Amino acid sequence: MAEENPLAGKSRAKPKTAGKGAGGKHCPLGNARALGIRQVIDAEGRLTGDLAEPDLDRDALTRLYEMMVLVRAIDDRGWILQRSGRVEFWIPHKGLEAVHTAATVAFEQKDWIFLGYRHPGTLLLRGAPLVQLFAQFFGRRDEPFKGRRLPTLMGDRRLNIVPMTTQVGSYIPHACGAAWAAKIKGDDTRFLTFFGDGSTSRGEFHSAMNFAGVYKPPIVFICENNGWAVTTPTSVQTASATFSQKGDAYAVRNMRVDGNDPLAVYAATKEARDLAPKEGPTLIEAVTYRLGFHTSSDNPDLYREPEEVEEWAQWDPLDRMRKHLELKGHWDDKLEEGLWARCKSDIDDAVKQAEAMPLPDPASMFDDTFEEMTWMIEEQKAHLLDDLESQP
Ligand SMILES: Cc1ncc(C[n+]2csc(CCOP(=O)(O)OP(=O)(O)O)c2C)c(N)n1
Repeated sequence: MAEENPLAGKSRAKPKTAGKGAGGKHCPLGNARALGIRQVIDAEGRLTGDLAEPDLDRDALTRLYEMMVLVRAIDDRGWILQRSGRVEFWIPHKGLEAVHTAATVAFEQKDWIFLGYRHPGTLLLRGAPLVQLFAQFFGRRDEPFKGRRLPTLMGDRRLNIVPMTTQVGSYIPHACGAAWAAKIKGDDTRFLTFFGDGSTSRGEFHSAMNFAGVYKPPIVFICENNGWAVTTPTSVQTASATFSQKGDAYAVRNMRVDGNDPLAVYAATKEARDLAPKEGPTLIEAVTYRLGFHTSSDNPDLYREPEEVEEWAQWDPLDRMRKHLELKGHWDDKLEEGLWARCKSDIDDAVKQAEAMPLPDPASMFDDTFEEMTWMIEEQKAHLLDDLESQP
């Protein structure tokens, strides 16, 4: 008689991912150790004794926290700008401040990062001025993509940051291939890429993992498991118990960390980067939560319960990092107040400057597609110019 398939019918194992039934009713971070979610600090900012406390001094810790707060303040403002019609679209990142900032800090400037679309802190940490980000949000001419991309789909070649392609997960093989090229050339450059839980259902994720397992390029894959891929919860995204374990199938080293604990993300990413030249790739699943809407065109009230958001808000990465700094004697209310005031006024200035910048010439949207323009594109451009002339 055939053996019973443990994944078939009623006996399907209930996934212990960031969803109901794991840890709290909705948030598993309170039960992290049992679920193999590695932590440095708990909800109160105290050391858990699980992962070792990373070697970051007072300056490095406060700079990381300050960046997380600036990233939150950018989201607060971006949302208002979109709702008031000044920015055409917004992809929120509230609650996701820890993963990309801490991972970026764990990498070096010469390394390449293939970015997702909820990661403004990476550009700022690499040295992009705030006004450059707002110029991108406002679609201004003099930002690296000449005002042609959706707000928050950023990158900057000068900073070794490759922008994502809008097809989720499609850039994971590109990142993997670039890392392999560096290995072949004998460069000591390492690679980092971010993608969501939803991207792991794309074939490109599996192609990249398979390639990485075989050729061992120096790359760290960070799967930002934020609970949802638009309306699809992680429990429907996969029947695997975790996203990290998908690395096992491809012999890719993997681990699962608390994505609302910047110190755990830093520790895991730093270790993975250090190991990359000898051991090759690591897949890190960062368990976190999207507190905001998927995008400004979404309404999460239609598919998720408010209690879920409230439970996750108890594990807000900003609160935890702030409490940790307070326990260390590095932070207090006065510094907190000053930081928020500074972030808001820096954003005011960046908004003012960026809005005053010129818009792109509409006809420039046809540039940079082919070295020599095709006749079809020439024709479309001529149509547009005619239209603009007849209906200015
Ligand atoms: C190939 C492809 N399919 C569908 C979409 C529409 N889409 C945009 S974002 C998104 C969800 C992606 O989820 P995830 O990878 O978990 O990232 P998150 O948005 O949650 O950060 C989808 C399905 C897309 N952009 N590309």
